[in-house]
Amino acid sequence: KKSDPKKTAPAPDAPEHTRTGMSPEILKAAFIDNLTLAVGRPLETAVPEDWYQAIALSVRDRIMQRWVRQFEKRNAPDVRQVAYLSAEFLPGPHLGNSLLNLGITDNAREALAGQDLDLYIGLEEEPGLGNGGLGRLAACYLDSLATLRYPATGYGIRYEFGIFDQAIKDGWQVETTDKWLLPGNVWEIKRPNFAQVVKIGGHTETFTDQHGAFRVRWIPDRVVVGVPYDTPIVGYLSDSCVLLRLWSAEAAQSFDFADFNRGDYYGAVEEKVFSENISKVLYPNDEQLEGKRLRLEQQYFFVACSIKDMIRLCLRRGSTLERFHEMFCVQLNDTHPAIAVAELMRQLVDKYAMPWERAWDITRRTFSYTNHTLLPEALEKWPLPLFGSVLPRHLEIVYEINRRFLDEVRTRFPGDEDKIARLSIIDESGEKYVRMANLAMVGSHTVNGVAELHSELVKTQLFPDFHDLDPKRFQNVTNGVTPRRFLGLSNPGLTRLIDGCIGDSWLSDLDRLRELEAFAGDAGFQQDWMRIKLENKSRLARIIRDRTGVVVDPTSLFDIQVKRIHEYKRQHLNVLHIITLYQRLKHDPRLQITPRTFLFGGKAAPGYYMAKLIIKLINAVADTVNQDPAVRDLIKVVFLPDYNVKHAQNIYPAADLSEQISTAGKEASGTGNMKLSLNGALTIGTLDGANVEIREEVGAENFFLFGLTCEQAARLRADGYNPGDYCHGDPELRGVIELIDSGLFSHGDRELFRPLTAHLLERDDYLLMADYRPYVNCQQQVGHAYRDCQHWTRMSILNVARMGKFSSDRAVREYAANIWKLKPFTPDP
Ligand code: GL2
Repeated sequence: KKSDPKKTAPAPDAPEHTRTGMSPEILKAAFIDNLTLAVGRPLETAVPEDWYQAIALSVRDRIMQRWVRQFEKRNAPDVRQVAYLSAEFLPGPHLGNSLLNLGITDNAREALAGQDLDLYIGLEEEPGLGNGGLGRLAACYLDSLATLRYPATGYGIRYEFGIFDQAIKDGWQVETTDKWLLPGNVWEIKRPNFAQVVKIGGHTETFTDQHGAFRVRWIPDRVVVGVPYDTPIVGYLSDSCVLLRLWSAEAAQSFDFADFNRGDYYGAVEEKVFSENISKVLYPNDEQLEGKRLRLEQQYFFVACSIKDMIRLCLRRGSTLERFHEMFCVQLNDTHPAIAVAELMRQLVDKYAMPWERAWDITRRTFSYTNHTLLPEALEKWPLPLFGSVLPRHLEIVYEINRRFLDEVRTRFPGDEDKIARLSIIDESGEKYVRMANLAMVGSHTVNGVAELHSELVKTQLFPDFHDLDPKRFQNVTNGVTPRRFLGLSNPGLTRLIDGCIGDSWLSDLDRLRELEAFAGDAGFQQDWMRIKLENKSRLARIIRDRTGVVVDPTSLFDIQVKRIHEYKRQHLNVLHIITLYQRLKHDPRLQITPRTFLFGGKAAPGYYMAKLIIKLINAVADTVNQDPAVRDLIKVVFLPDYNVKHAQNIYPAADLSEQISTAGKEASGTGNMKLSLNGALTIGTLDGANVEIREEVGAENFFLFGLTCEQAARLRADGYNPGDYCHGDPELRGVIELIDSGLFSHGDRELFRPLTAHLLERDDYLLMADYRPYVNCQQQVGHAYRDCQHWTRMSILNVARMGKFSSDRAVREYAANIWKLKPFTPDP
């Protein structure tokens, strides 16, 4: 293949160091050098895993060059940095994306003359250090921060085991540990010299220092060491990198010789095992708090390491801590790192003897907080005794922050004790809790929601009292996704078509996709567009066949719902529609409907019974429907196991229809909705999260809207919602529920799905019964629309053309300008 000079290498006028070392010849030499010197394999016996390592190391070398060259700039005294604190990062495999961002994919292919680069890229295990959207968002933001040349560090936890691997056995989800580090991780660099010691448990003591000042000292039960592992993330066609710094827990002393000499070998390593537990495994709950001691220890562990690391950097750069907030702004990705507020106070007051007021001012100027959910079950709160036993000093600090804060509130709202109780960081309504959202609110200068609707609800429903107190603190930053990974890398066919049409600058300037509008009605362009979609669908069809054995027709409508399994996301509403079609086909053997492939993917939290039952239901319906000759192959249902970033990259490009059907008011934003639309899928969705803005951008006529609005949902609930009425008033819906209850999908077992159907008929917290008929009718419109190929393709093109707003570049620029007050590096002359 001949490489396209425009895309394979930086322009001839690019800075010298971005041009060197990138030609096919030099890359080839680098691959072979690394194969020999780092992997230690002779060319003749190298297996694909060896080649993957050698290529990855060569790519990392080139990223490190950029990282080192930036060193001085990054550490200049006037440079302000953002620290993105997140308990989750879900970057996806690095190799393919790094090649793309360096602009050397084609050169690497050429260097490998005849070998299969894609095979090697496919061998990489992905770091599954997140649950879903929140962790993936953090990764998209790192890509944009690097691309836009902002000085930034992502701080998190190097979980030894990431999100579990999902298999499906007999229709049920089965979890296995994700041993992502087993083959080694060439992207990270261990930095033992920057290790930090973290205290846990114990008690506090007071003392008077040499100046006669009253001070507090924390005597811990135990200490662990946090060792950072750095992964540099390179920007797209830029000479800039950001760092992902993940902390791994190690024992302070991995071997106790005293115990050993006493003959207690196991006792000697106990401490090691205990300490390393902290970064052992990611909690697999998505939007559900897990009130476990270890989880609090994890949160504190990475936050304490990160704050200390920033203090170290601040001091090393010759600054005093008085200027900490000028050197660092810290974004709290949800409340998981909110303990940072108390930790920075502890450092400044206890360790550096700063007066409380001064320390508090610095703290408030440092932090900002992103809220990612309105679900009450996701709002973190820690039982007071637990919190106090893990973090005794922080509890005192939280009390003091709270006392001062509530005194202020009292002067503004005298006598309003209810308001004070709601604003308090301590929940005292029953058993006492520390409310992490309140701590994050009080300790931050800005709080933002992640889509316009969500940000409104944050003000009016979640924190109305805080909003009364200080409305200026509330902002919105609608989420975005990186077009590099989710279009450039995942959908090379469409990328080439767009490049050929409007040039290739759109990957770093997504608004330029607008220029595609002019081609939306062009017959030739439409043909190409449809051809590429069909190719992508055929590829996915092969993957489906290989992984599940189900044969699907690539020309059928690919109707896709991929995301975590959660009742509020309503995968089971989708299933009710499938059963509706099934029932119609059974009743009328000659019925013509648009052939569809329903594809599901997503993990359920291992302890979330209903979500697991929904997976079982999907698979049970799939088994029945896919086998039944009466269906005449008009519908196929597939559950693709182990949905992760890697699989997502194969799925988005093949989607015709994107299911975004959460109950209005429940999905904060969604980001899969953006990735699917960016790949030319049309959305069927409710007015929830970022769907609202997607519809605004692409035009109502190019979006399939149904369902209750958030206000209507609230009113319905307030007026006394009775789901049974909807079911009994709609014979088709009743038939669907009866079919599930009949045992047809469960080998005659009438009880298996009863918890699900009973919940729908009796409580239906997520209003499926109310939204069923509008959804089914809307799906009928989708089916009709799909038959008009030209019109559908036009809508698909317009969806892509109008997705510019949803680039993570736009979102990161907004954070930088409105919240962080951060400037990018200026490019090298
Ligand atoms: C989430 C929201 O549910 C989701 O709507 C949003 O797009 C992402 C990113 O802002 O955050 N909140 C959350 O806890 N998870 C999410 O995906 N896991």
